[in-house]
Amino acid sequence: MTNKRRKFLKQSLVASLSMSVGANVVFGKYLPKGIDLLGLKSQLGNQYPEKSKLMSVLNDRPVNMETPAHLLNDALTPNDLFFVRNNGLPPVDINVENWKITISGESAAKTKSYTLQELKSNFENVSYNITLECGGNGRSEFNPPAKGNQWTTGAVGCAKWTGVRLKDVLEDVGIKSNAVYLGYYGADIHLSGDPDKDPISRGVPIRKAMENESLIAWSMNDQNIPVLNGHPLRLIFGGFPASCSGKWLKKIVIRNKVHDGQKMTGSSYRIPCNPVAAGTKVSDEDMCIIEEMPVKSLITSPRTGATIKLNQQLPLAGHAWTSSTKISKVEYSIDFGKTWSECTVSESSNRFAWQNFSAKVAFPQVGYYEVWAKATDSDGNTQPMLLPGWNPKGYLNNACHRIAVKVV
Ligand SMILES: Nc1nc2c(c(=O)[nH]1)N[C@H]1C(S)=C(S)[C@@H](COP(=O)(O)O)O[C@H]1N2
Ligand SMILES: [Mo]
Repeated sequence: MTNKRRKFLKQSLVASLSMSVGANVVFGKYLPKGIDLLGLKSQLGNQYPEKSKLMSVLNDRPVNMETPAHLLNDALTPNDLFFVRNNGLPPVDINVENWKITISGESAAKTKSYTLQELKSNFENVSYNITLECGGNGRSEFNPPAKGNQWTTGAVGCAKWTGVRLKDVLEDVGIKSNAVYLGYYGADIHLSGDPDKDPISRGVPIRKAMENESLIAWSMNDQNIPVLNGHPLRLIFGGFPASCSGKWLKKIVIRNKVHDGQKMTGSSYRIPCNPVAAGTKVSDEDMCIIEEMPVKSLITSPRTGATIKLNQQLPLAGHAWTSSTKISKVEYSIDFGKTWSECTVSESSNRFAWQNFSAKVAFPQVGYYEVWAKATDSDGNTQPMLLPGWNPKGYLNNACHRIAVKVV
């Protein structure tokens, strides 16, 4: 290629870059090869009108997207920034007026159905701020790597959920004394298109179903739940893997044994009952269902890579959550965990709501630092600094979150 031709190509590339971001890319000719404009990414974004274009899409069939840590800074996660974890294809043509759920199962006193309107008018309406976290959040860190969506830190969010208490509805149906477990079925479609296959059908032990904060919800942050998050009706269980919180809820079964629906067995949402060395093959009978999720925290401000002047204090902020009663302490370290300082932590609005932490961090000299955050809950559980126990599917990574900071 001649130099002239190369120059022409470069110029037309800059022109098309400028077109795509809607402004002249002033130093476009210096853009190194292989680097995309950040502005381009946010302009094109994803194809999901309900979701911010800044979400990071891991997969589009089924749809899976996580929220970059610095976009989770709000006290309550806005609907367009709430992560999406689908196992199948969301239902189309959702008819809210005719939406019904049916409760049945071996341990249900009878089979009973409710329209959405009946749920709203027959039972007390309640709201709770509840954190949902996918059991696989943080999977990308495990080694040997685990198959599945390579979630980094963003398969978590905390929203205000409004609905009815699941226990009020279950009691209205009648629960037999031999009830052990609850299972859900949603209206989503298996990737194969086979109507006889469920993308997922999980559930929780009865004791969890009967907690005050366990909901059948129709509203998220006082708006309709986005279709991708389960509109018009979903289950909400704080403190358990979010996979228990069935979306597009159609049916609940009260079981006289542990629910055996899709993704309740094998290595799905199960971990070795006893710790194993990384890479170990674990037999089915040595795997246990994940119930309570471990204590965890996330730094949401500043964004990793922040630069600060030596004479300034860095405002640090984030959230911490637990399946026990509440977070009692959040600490940060700037010396790779050698020493820790306490953050200010907000009160919990209710169980399973995440709590906000903040601190002003001073640095002793210019250079590269990492800020690590570590939460401790009211049961004294705390986060490991490095990866916790390896497991075949890479669940429950609650290692301390880290950000890089440069002091100049
Ligand atoms: N019907 C149905 N419910 C579902 C799922 C699904 O694919 N179908 N995914 C589950 C999983 S694995 C997670 S982590 C949460 C994610 O909820 P969100 O997409 O609203 O963040 O929904 C759970 N409920
Ligand atoms: Mo999940």
